Amino acid sequence: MIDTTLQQLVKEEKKRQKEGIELIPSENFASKSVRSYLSTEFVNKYSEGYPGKRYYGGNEVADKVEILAQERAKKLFGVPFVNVQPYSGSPANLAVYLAVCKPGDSIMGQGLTAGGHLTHGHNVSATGIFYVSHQYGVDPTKSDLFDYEAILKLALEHKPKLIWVGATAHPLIFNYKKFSEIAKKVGAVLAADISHISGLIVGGVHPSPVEHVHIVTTTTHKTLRGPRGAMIMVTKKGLDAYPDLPDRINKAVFPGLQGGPHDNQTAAIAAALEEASTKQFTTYAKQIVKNSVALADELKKQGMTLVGGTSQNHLILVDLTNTMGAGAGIFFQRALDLAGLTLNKNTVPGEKSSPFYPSGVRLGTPAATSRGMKEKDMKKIGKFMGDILAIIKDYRLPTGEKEVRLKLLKEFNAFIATNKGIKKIRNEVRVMAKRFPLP
Ligand code: DSN
Repeated sequence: MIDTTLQQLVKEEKKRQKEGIELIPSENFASKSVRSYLSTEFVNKYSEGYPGKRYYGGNEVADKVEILAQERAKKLFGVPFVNVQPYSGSPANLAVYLAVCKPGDSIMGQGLTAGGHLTHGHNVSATGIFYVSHQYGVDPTKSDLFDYEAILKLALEHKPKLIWVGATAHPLIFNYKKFSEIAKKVGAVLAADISHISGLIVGGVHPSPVEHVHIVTTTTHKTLRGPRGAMIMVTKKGLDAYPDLPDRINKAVFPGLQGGPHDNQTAAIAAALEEASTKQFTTYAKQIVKNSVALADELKKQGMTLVGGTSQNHLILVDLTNTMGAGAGIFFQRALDLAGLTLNKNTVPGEKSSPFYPSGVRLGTPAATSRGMKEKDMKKIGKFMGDILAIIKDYRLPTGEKEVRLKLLKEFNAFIATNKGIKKIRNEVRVMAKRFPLP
């Protein structure tokens, strides 16, 4: 049966991806080969359990696939244990809590508005509901944004069972050693969430946490350029300190949180891990960072304020508080979207507005780099962004009544929809994007 409705939607999404430039730092383009494994016969199989210990029959081939993914991950990241079954990053992180903590235990993670992830203990997440979460922030006066003395003080006060290091909106390199010293002082399990940067780590352009932490989690679809999915690893340090950790993690993933693993996803993860072990991938990872630095430099030239002052990885966080006021992220995101430049509004350290109306935008270079864009293309994107900011710069988000805010946003939508400058940039972005085929 040909589902014309669905086929049309796929066509539309392909066109959107092709004619725009993807700057959301957590998105990427998986290779055709990786995507092909998602639609193999493994879609049809149920495999609750682990290789050699399944609940259903017919798993002899699925076992080989899962073992292949495990072996490739262990080699690539240099760890003795991995679970490749988590459906995605949030369930992977929740499995870590289930393996390490009891409900009500104290945990610590980087706050959401400071760049951390919901699953690092935010109060709307299960991780902040079932566990007592104490969040640390960032300090813009510190060279790497972290006030380690303040984090240690918080840890000494609350004695967390689990500490997270890692983020979704952090433009600088992490000093895992410093976090490990804090975790050691309070006897906490230290987990690094490297979802955003795992491709940079295996590509050798960001330090690895493996030597310093007990557990590492990562999604597989961001800089690692695999299918959607996630992995939980136990390091040698983790195994030495807690020999039963692999078993606890396996039990937390299944049967603790999940049912059957998605074998097609596991196959695609195995394929992505093989790609990530090549020289070409190392070159790719290097180019992501070069592009991010080039884009950050251009955005600064265009008068934008960057959290951390630069980018040392794949990601840039623009703080609009001093240029367009608190809550301005929505204006910039919408105007850029209309021009074919996709990024996301994002909270900034010291956020004066809210996560729904944050004061910044977050962007990054993994996807554009996968299409073959280089530094000079980043300069062009930065210039487009500067021109668009100049067009919308007088808008301010009204505080107070919701109706007033919605009315203003409606007016803004009408303004950007008819603005000639934005239309012109949209055409230029389309022409530029078409020069770089989708992988
Ligand atoms: N949605 C992911 C990101 O954009 O960073 C995190 O879950």
